[in-house]
Amino acid sequence: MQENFPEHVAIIMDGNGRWATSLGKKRTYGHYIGSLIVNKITESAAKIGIKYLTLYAFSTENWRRPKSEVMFLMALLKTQLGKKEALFRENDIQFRVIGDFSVFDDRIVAMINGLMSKTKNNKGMRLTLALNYGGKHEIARAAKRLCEDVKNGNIKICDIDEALFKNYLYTFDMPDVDLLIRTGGEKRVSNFLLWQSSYAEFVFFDKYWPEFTEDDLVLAIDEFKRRKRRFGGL
Ligand code: V0D
Repeated sequence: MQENFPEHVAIIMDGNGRWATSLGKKRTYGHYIGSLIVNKITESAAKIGIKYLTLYAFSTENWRRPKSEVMFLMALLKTQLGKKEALFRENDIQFRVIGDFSVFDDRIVAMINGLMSKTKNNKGMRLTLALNYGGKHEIARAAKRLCEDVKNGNIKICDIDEALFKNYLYTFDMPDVDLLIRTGGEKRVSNFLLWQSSYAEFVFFDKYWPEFTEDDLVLAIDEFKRRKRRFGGL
């Protein structure tokens, strides 16, 4: 494996609604085209040799959008889950979800569990979808679960450190984020992978997610390598 190559790439796929609006189309059209880009970039990332790709698909804040848009996103999630088996098999992709997906309808929960189980022995890239995910919520949930283990006597308070705390996060078995990409012009983390991005390099794109290409992914990785080389040279 190449040195200074990002093992874990995370993406905030922002700007789908704004992209569609700028073309005089409905916001939901942007989400649909965005989902096609997800397929393309997932395949590219696997081919490029990224080991972990984590995508912010639905945040805990997204529930505040108009009901019709939320319903469209749920329908999109369902159709996407139903179409992914071949893509994951052909590219040896292991599928995971982080976030509280138990609140979605039973059919969606069953499809997520089915896909995770069917792909659990795949050895290529791990694709993690953040669904109903919030970074602060994840950390509070971890604290709660850790407290249960203290109460049960499984853990002593004096044994708590960063390495132990990590075991209670959704991402317990994943490396920290190396490269965090955000499209759509905003330069914020927006409650995504707060713990895991503490040393991540951030690369921002003004272009909207539906305009993002494999070349842009390569560009971001090149920028990551450049920054690491500069850092190593000091
Ligand atoms: C909407 C931009 C693919 C972000 C991309 C609601 C907002 C398009 C998936 C997906 C969404 C991929 C693999 C899979 C299941 C779903 C997806 C959502 C939103 C969740 F196994 N695009 N996409 N899921 N958008």
